[in-house]
Amino acid sequence: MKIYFAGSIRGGRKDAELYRRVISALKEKHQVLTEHVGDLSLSTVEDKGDKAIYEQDTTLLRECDVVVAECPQVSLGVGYELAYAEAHNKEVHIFYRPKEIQLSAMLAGNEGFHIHRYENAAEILAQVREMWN
Ligand code: 6K6
Repeated sequence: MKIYFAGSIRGGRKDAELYRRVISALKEKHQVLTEHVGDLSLSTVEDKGDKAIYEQDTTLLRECDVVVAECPQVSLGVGYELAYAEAHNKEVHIFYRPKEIQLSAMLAGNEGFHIHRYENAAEILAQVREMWN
């Protein structure tokens, strides 16, 4: 399966290491199209420019089989990607920590999205492996 992993970038990078670990778990059996989201060395002001990033990511979203979003922080980009995925009839899975954030009603209230709650890294990694491995 081709998986599009979405996670906050300009919205904040505090969970980038967790993204890297989730991407690595997904890669055990699948292709992850957006490994850069878990790349801790990349700058949030990217040289290649915003237009190129938009073109690349929307192309990958159209190409993927499933979208997996980790939502520890509010990110306009991730919200946009989820709406774009829905408009292109993609299967969408959203992971978040209810003890730390209140998920937007525009995501939590969308019955077309699969919403998963977790508390810590071990829990999300186990959920991801159980679902896709
Ligand atoms: C920096 C760190 C990793 O990659 C970069 C370069 N910038 C981006 N490269 C690729 N995709 C991006 C970049 N900035 C945002 N995105 C897309 O928007 C990703 O697919 C994320 O899921 C989402 C994050 O949006 P913001 O609003 O938090 O930036």
